[in-house]
Amino acid sequence: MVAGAILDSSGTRILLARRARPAELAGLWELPGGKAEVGETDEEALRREVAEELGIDVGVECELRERVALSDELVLIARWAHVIAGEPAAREHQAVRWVGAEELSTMCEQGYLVPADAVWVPELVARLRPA
Ligand code: 523
Repeated sequence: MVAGAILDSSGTRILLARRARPAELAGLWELPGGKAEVGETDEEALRREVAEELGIDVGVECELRERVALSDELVLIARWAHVIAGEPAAREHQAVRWVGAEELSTMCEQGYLVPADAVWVPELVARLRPA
């Protein structure tokens, strides 16, 4: 599994998407992404997933520090990315939004993020420039 920490052009905000499924995660916000297919690198998987789900083309950079074991077979990683083309739109999510460091921290504290993604918040907040 690969998720994207997608920065806006000013480096002040990150893209979050609100999950529509499954029921236990519906309504919570995540770094968008999905599963790599056989023979696909995580970079290719992330580009394909955000193109399908959000209609944007992204450039993919290095991995964030933390990895999260979702199950025995599934590890969730996140990579920094930036938008090359397109406006993100919620095709498979309930909504998308750009959030700055302060808002991201508050959303995490109040339990609005999918649980796994909370591990990345300190690194995201440290990297985001103040608005
Ligand atoms: N997460 C998660 N955080 C996060 C993502 C993209 C995914 O915790 N940022 C978890 C949520 C699900 C699992 O990873 O338990 C699968 O995510 P999903 O459904 O977005 O991946 P898909 O769409 O590739 O999965 P399938 O529909 O099963 O193919």
